[in-house]
Amino acid sequence: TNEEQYLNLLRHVLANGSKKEDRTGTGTLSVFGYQMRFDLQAGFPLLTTKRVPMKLIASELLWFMKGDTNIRYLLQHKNNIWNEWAFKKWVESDAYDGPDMTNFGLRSQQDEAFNAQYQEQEERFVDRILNDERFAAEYGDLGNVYGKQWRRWETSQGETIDQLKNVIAEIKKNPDSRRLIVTAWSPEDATPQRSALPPCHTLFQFYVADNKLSCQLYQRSGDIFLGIPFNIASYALLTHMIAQECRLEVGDFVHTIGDAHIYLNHLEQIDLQLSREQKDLPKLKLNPDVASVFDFEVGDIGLEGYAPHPSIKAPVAV
Ligand code: UFP
Repeated sequence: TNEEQYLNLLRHVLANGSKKEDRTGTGTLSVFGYQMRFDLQAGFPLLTTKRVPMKLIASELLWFMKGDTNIRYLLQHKNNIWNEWAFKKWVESDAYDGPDMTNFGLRSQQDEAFNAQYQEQEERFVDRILNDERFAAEYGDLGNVYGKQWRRWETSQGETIDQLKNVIAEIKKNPDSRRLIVTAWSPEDATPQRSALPPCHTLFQFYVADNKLSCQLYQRSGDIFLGIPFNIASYALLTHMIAQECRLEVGDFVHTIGDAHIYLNHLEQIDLQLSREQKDLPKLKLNPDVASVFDFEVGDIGLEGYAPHPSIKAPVAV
């Protein structure tokens, strides 16, 4: 089944992963190069062995698709998943004059007094982004992240390229093309100065056969417990939306991962998840009246029959 693909990845890395240090200092079990294939006709690939918050996936994807790179839109949709990255830029800026937040990701997990300080600073930050437009413009923007790369790629000639719009036009006009690609990876942008987080979803490609639209993602780095379940659902949703506009059925989502890793502080959570019985996958319900992918709003995206096991909390490595 679709979910089995993911559970097998967990089992594979637990059994075969190498101990590998990483940027965040957490430590991982890791394999290099792994591929999963989800048949989108067989149900929407949202995990049932733990609850995965579809609302957050939908608002994040719509944020990318709008070409927005400012976390303000996400916060207005009660979506906090990119906060740490903007917060990091804020506390490293000259304008920040609160308590020292160096290495806040790891320290907040190890030091309770620090964690209280950190929570307070982050709450204040979020408040200001929501209520102070000028502050939001300056400190809510993550720079060159997906929204920019998909919709407003800057060329050396000073022009911008709308990769997402172009690829959808090309799917309609020339579905047999082998060049249906959107890339987020720019060697110029992959520096800490220019983007908070160099794109994990490096490149994706579409493919049409038998009147079905498939999508393959190359993800350079994947946090298997926390990130990957989101990433699978997000690209599956994108494929459904584009298929609707192009009047195609959905085919497969092929997920190829470079460094596929389990953080060492997620092991207990994974044991719990693997002990659970899978349930039936939900069905995705898109508002059929939306003709262009750029017109979707959160309310146009629904799920039918999602009755998962409870969510499982785990610390995010920043
Ligand atoms: N990560 C994901 N999926 C995402 C995303 C991040 O798994 O969509 F944005 C994880 C992968 C890795 C970390 O654990 O975030 C990024 O760190 P690095 O840049 O060092 O690979």
